[in-house]
Formats: sequence, C-alpha cells, structure tokens
Amino acid sequence: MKEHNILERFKRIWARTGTRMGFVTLLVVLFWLKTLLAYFVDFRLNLSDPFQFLIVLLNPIATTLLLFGLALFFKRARFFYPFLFLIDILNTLLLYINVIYFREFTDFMTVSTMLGYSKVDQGLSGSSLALTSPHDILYWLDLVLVLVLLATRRIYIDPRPLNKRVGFAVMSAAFLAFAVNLTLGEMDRPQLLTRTFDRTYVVKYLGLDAFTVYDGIKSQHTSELRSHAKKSELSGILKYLHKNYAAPDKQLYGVAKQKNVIVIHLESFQQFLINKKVNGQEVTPFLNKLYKSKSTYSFDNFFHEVGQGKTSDAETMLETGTYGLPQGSLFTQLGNDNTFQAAPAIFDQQGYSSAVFHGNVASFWNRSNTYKNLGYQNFFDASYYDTSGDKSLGYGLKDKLLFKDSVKYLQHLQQPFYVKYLTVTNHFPFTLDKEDSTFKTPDTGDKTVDNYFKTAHYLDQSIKEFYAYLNKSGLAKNSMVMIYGDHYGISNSSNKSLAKLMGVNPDDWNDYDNAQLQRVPLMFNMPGYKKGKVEHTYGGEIDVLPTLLHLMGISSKKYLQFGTDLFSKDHNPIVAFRNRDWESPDYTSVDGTIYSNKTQQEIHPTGKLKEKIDKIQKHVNQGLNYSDSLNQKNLLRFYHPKGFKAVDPQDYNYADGLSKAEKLEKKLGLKSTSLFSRNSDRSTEKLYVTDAPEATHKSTDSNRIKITNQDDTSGK
Ligand code: GP9
Ligand code: MN
Repeated sequence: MKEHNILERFKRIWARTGTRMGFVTLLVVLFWLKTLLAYFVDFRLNLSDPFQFLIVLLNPIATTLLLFGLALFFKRARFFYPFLFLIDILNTLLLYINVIYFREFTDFMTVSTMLGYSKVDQGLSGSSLALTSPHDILYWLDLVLVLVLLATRRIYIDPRPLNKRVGFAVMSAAFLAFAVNLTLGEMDRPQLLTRTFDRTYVVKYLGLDAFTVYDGIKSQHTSELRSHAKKSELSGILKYLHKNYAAPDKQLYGVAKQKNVIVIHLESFQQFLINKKVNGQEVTPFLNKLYKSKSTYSFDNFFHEVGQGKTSDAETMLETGTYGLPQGSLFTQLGNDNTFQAAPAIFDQQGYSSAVFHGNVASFWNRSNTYKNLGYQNFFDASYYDTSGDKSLGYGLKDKLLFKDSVKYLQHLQQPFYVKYLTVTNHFPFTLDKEDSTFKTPDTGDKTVDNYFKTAHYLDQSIKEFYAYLNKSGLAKNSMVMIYGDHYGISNSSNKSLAKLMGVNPDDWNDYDNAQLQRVPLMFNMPGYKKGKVEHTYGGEIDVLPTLLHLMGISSKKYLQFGTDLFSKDHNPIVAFRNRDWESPDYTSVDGTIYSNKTQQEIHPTGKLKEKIDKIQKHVNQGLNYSDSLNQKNLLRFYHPKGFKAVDPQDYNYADGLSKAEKLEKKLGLKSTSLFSRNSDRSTEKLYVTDAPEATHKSTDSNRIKITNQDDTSGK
C-alpha cells in the first residue's frame, strides 16, 4: 500500500515535467546534481567546515536557475526546448572541460586559457582521453535520457507559452539566490572577489559559472587596457626611473660575485622579534646571532610593502623590482601572461640555475604559472615531499622538514644557483603541534599574539638546522644567504595586545605605532665575510632586487626596477606602502596624517615643510602609478634590454625536477658543478640533522594541507 502511494506520488510529480516550468525544474535539478558530482568527486575544494559545505551545496542553484530560466521567455515550443537543451549542453561542456582540466592541473580553466591567450597552461598535455574516467558518463547521461524520454513521449512537450511574468519571477529568484550566496561567501571569506587568492576560492563560494563570468570580465578589462597600450607609454616610466637610478657602491659591487644565492623567505616575520626575549628566553636566538654577525649586513629600518597579495606581493617586489597591484595579487591576476624581466631570468643569463622550495600546493597564489613567466627553472612544491599526517599544517610542510627534504633536490642543482625557500609554519593562526615546541609562550590574553612567538621560535630553529647543513656540506662558503620577513604576522587589530610585551601602554597605542611595526628583517649573510654590520638606512622590499644584483656584480641599470640599491649613496630612503602611506627617516604618513618620527606626535606641516611633504607624496604616487601601468598594460613586452633574452614560459615544466637535474649531471659529466657531483657522486642527505619528530614518522593517508588563506585584516 505504502509503495503504491510513493509510486502514485512520483507519477504525479513526474507528470509536471510535461509543463514548461516542471521541465526547467527537472533540468535544473539534474544539472545541480552533476555539479555536486564534480565538486565532491573531481574537484578538490577542501571544505573545512559545515558552513562551507552548505555554501557549496547552494552555489550551483543561482546561476543554473538564471541560465536555464532564460528559456521561459520563449513562446513557441520549438524554440523553448532546443534553447533549453543548448544552454544545458554548453553549461555541461563548461563543467566537463573543467573536470578534465582539473585532473591535469588541479586548477580551474581561466577564460584566457580557454581562448588560448594564456602563455602558460597552453592546454592539456598528452591526450585528454587519458584524463577521462568511467564515471564521466554521468555528466552526459541525463541529457541523453531526457532526449529519449521526450522522443518516446514519457515527457510531454508543452505547447502553452508562459506569461513573461513567470520568467521575471524566476530571474528574480535566481538573483536573490545569488545575493544570498555572495553574502554567505563574504561572511566566510571577506574581500572574496577583490583579493583573489586562488581560483578554488571563487568556485567554492560562488560556483563555476560565476567564476567563469567573473574571470571573463576581469580578463576583458585587462585585455582592453593592453590592446590600447602603446610602446610610447614607456617613455614617462623610463624618465622617472632614470632620474631615480642610484649607482652602486664601488666597494660592495660584486662582493658575492658568482656565489650561490639562497633566499630565505621568513613567513609573517616582523623585525621586533629580533633580539626579543619572552619569559627570559630569546625567541629567535639563531637569527639574532646572524643579525649581529660580522658576516652579515642587516637592516633595522627595513619595511614590508605588501598589499592584498601578501606573500605573493613580497615575491613580486623581490623578483621583479615592481610593486604588487593596488587590489588583489599580481601573481593571480597577471602571472599567466605578463612579460617579466625578473631575478630568475637575470641570474639564468649569468649562468645560474634556479629553484623554489615550498611545502604548499603549486596553485596557491598561481605560483606554478607565474614562476614560468619569471623564468624559474624548477619549482619543488608540496608534491615533491611527503606532506602527510603531522608533517604538515594548513599551509604546508613544516619548515624543519621543508629544509631537510629539500636537500635531495638542492644537491643536484648546478652551481651557482639562485634558490628561494618559502617557509610556512609561522603563518596565521600560528598553531603548532605539541611535539614541535617546548617554547614558553607569553600570556597577553590574545592567543594569536602568544602563539606567534612559538612558531617564530620554531622557524628560527629550522634555519639553524639548515645552516648546520650548509656549513657541513661546504655550501655555506660558496653562498650568499639573503633572509627577509615578508610582512606582518600580527595585524593592527591585535597590536594592542602586543603593546604590553613591547613595554607600551595599550591605551597609548596609535596609527604611528602600527606603522613602525611594519618593519621586517633583511639580512645579507656571506659566510666568511668580515665587514658586515647593522645598517640603519630606511628602505623597503622594492629596494631588494637592485641591492642584491649589485652585491652579485650584476648591473641593474638596464632593467626597469622601482627601488634603489640600499648601499648606494644615492639611495632614496622613502618607503612607499601599497595604500600610498609612506615612511621616511624623519616623517611617517598614515592616511594623510603626518607624524614626526622624532617626537612621535602628529604634526600639521606648513610652508617649506608642507612643500617637502607634498613632494614626498608625489614621488610615492608616481612610483606606484608607473609600476601599476607597467604591469597592468604589460609594457615590458615593448621593452628589450640589451643582452637580455626574453623568457619563454613554455621552456619550463615543473614535473620530474629531480630526474631532470640528474640527467643534466650525467650529460655534463666531469663538468657538472652540482654539490652531488662535487661530492664524488655521493648524497649529502646524511649530513642533515633535525630534531623534528615527524622526520621519522611513517607516511599516512591523511593530509592537513588545505587551500585556505587567512585574510589577516578580517580578524579571526
Ligand atoms: C602559502 C603562503 C602564504 O603558500 O605563501 O601566503 P600568505 O597568506 O602569507 O599570503
Ligand atoms: Mn606571507
């Protein structure tokens, strides 16, 4: 009896498919199910809580309803049905090519990739057939079945047109659903659309259709800017940079010529940690030693200058000598097709090999694509290490393991090399497993602030272990190590809790203090060197590239870089922040308010001083504007520095890095300069000592890496 009822009910519902509204509903539901299949089986969206799960369940509905609902405006059945089918087929196609693309690239297809404009990810390698899977049939089966049912009259064709008002009502419902969706997304991830971390984010919160439209509008905007750009627009930039150029200091030019360059990117590491004691214990004893060593040039008035692109902005400045973008990340927005004349390529053309070591997934900040345009030869991302179980935290492999596990690749790189280590453990929310630390944290009442010292301490230890290896293996004496902090770890909203630890009354804490806390460390360490010291020059991340090149004996003059050599007597000590605030040796500007650094008080400049301040602001604006126009209009494609060979991203492929390096060693034979070859073809891995307990843990199936990124300005 009950079964009979259910059957009856089904029949009644099914009969509705014979109406236009019912038929649209049927296709919307089927498409919704297919999207969920893609979300949960093929895409890895890394859902971290039930709220995100809910968002993902809802997000296909709005756009599907909107697109399919358009059919309701057709009066005649012979337009209504084919149109609806066409929309369904096209939308399924979009979904399906993304499924295939994701299997190869762990990423979503951008409009410029689809249209073949992107210089990287030129399409699927090998045959796409190899990327198909048996369950793919489910993506198309519904279309076939519905067609058959229509043909066999199991679904009736409804000749009655609907009133336009029904169409409008459905459209309104779709817009409403989208608004709800966007609100939920913004609640979970503030500034979702402006910051653009990773394509997964937008798909996760708004769905694939919305992502494609959003991406299409953005790339349309960029390509319009570009198509109107002319070579002549370079002339203003060239004039500005020429006027600002600072010639290198003769004594220091080339002190590290032909040495290996090892860049260590200290995640979220601020200058105040240097020489800081908590509960009587030094937080970063090893870095403190390096900081004051005679073999190091350290800077204590060096500032980060990142915007919303955080780590990727720091990378942009250090690799290209240009600023990050006013909104979002240059890596994600322009990294796929911009022309760069960047550090890896400059070093390459001096006979260097190059690599990045990073324990997070390659798609984060669109690195895997951008690095190819920067000219990086190797990218040893998370896929090169065992990141399972407790070996990783949210942003990737723990630092101690990253340094240790990098050695098996590093030792095979031809020397001299230019390599970069992107650490991750000292990242918001600064959590660490118990087994990793015995450091006694302070007690400020703010967990984020307290834990920051613990993860910073861990980072310090990991660098100490790496240095021990550099010394034992002999790499140290042939290398220059450049260490810098990428940006703040403690956001302005938490600075009051920090104040207590800095010996300042939290009630007196103000914008001036926040600005001063944007100092991060910068050190050039040359083991064996004796003339190092702590420099008090004011500078920022934009100044690093020309400084580094000059120490390496490479002229920066022909390149378009917006900073100046920190060691040059002509160095410009004005530090521009991405929001147009600035810092100089005498004054600080925050939101248009000027402070005197001497008195730490707000001032109201008049007369000559006002003129001076206005001039500084003009200089800051000009630098940022010119840099933005250079990048957004991709003007470097018109600029051909003499002797510089343009980068072709297609020359790079980051799979099988180790076997490629080994092949090269074999080919070069006695001429191979890798550490491994120099060590009589013996591995140096045994020289590495770490106290990381996870180093001996067995690999497991679980993995903590999730593609999440904390917007620190949004709070917790
Ligand atoms: C992730 C890491 C963190 O790969 O670089 O980036 P951030 O959140 O600091 O910009
Ligand atoms: Mn960072």
